[in-house]
Amino acid sequence: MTVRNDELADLFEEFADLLEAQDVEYKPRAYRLAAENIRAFPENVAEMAREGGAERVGDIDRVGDAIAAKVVEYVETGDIEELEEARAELPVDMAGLTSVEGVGPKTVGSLYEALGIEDLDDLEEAAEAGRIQEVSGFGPKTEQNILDNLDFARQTQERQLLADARPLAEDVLAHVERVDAANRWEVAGSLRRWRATIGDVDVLVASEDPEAVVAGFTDWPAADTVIEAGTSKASVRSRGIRVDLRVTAPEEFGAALQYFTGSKAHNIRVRDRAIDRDLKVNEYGVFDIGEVDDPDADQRAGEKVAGRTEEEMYAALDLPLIPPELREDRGEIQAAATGDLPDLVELDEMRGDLHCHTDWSDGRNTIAEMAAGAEERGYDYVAITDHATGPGMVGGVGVEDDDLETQLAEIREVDDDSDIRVFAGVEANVDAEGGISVRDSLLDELDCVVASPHSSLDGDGTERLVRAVEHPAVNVLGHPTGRQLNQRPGLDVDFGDLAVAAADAGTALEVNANPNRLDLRGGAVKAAVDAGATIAIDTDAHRPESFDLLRYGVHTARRGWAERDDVLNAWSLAEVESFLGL
Ligand code: DGT
Ligand code: CA
Ligand code: CA
Ligand code: ZN
Repeated sequence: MTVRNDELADLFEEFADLLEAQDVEYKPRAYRLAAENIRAFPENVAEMAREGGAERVGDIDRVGDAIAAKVVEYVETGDIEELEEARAELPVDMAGLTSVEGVGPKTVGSLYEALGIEDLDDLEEAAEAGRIQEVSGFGPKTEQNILDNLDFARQTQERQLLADARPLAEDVLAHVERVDAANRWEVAGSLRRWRATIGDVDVLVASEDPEAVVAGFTDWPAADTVIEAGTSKASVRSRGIRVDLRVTAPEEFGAALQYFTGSKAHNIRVRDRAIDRDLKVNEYGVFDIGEVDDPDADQRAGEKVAGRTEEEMYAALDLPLIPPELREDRGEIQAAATGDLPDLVELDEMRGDLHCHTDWSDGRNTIAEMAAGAEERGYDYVAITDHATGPGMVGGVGVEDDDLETQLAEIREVDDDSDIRVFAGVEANVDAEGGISVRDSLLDELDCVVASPHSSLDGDGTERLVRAVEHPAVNVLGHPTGRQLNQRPGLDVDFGDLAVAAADAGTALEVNANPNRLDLRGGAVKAAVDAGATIAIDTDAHRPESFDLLRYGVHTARRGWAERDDVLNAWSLAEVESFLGL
């Protein structure tokens, strides 16, 4: 059995939650830190345990003897006895319950003890019956909060993050490529449209021999279980993600790709346009049904006019190919018909990153290492934007104003030594009223000021964010809604109003490319671009490797119709300096 690092990390995180729920001190934190380092460790930790035992595993930072021994125990036996005991003592759906915003492990522990709540259904029943407010330490407000957040928790529980699904899909495509019978392959569905979360992964293959493709696909080493395997379809599960395969005839591949890329709403528009032209469009092609009595009798009835490629499919409807990111029924068919499709920004047009962290706050690396990472990626510039202290900043990770002065001097030195431009910046906090957490005289000295909300992330945030973008020193509004995918919905914002204010103030609105955020999301980007606001696409990297997550931000911006000219960090250094007022 191979054990992945994230699987081990999940176990220790669950362990930490269970212990915390039982009011155990210190250990939960130790387990969480160990989990974090195991998750990020570049080598397979289970392999290390097998080869070098607990001693070798104990070399990992923050992994002490006791935890190392548990890793070995798990690798050897498939269980950790102490974890099993903790689970038996608190038999709850910890992941499900803590997915409700405001419900942490301690709450889970108290509610289990007082009311025997084990899962979301129990929680909902108790909250609706008004029993939670009667538990000591809880009140009507907490109870209402739980009710308010339950639906969101339920609806997000099943969906996977784009950045978990995408590498998996790329792996499956690389595997399919080695199957002789496969002659074309592509991902479809929400993944091809780069939605922030993914229900399942859809893979399409063109072949003359579907059964051979199904056999090859189900042999994929990363498949944990085969859910079903038919003559031209199969589904497997890998790392908890469902992957659906469909095999089509080569002359129908374009039709199937168009159909299974979706979205459903886009396809309905496509179908309506076909009907207007006496055509029929489905997963087998576009058919001229002018002379056919009963076109519904046979899916392939009528004269076939397109099907091999997607270009052909759209051309049959007098449309240019519409990029998958746009297929959300946000006016793309109309724009395509009138020749007004946007010329979407491309990953290779990106020239820098304006939001990243170093070991001055909660990043892993030095300023010089982050600058070198940006340079390695071919960028022309990077902004160092460590967290400032301020209300709502957790864990004391922020840098004091006086220390920022010292850091500024160091950034200037790194800039002098670098071939790229290293901007001195900060990520200030936007407080609940829209105030900025760093003193003005210091903000004026910095090249690039990112301001982001980190707390009070519910309710309407429009006014507060408008105030922040209107602050004369703020250049970029970071992760504007503060949403965390599958965890909290973030602020409600009127993006049209915010964008008008941002455009007037010359402040960019960020698409934070961190896969847990993707904030602004596509629809909000479109509102911003329509209102003439500038977008920045930043990774918020806490280590150089995270600069590579930029693609998730670029595709999210593409979902919002962003062109190169809309995107600040697709501009040249001189243009960016001018935007920053340098
Ligand atoms: P997901 O998986 O929930 O993230 O979203 P999708 O968009 O990948 O949806 P999925 O996997 O259920 O189906 C893939 C695509 O197939 C979908 O985007 C559009 C197309 N499709 C599926 N069922 C229908 C349907 O009943 N009507 C139409 N027009 N299209 C459908
Ligand atoms: Ca899907
Ligand atoms: Ca599917
Ligand atoms: Zn940040």
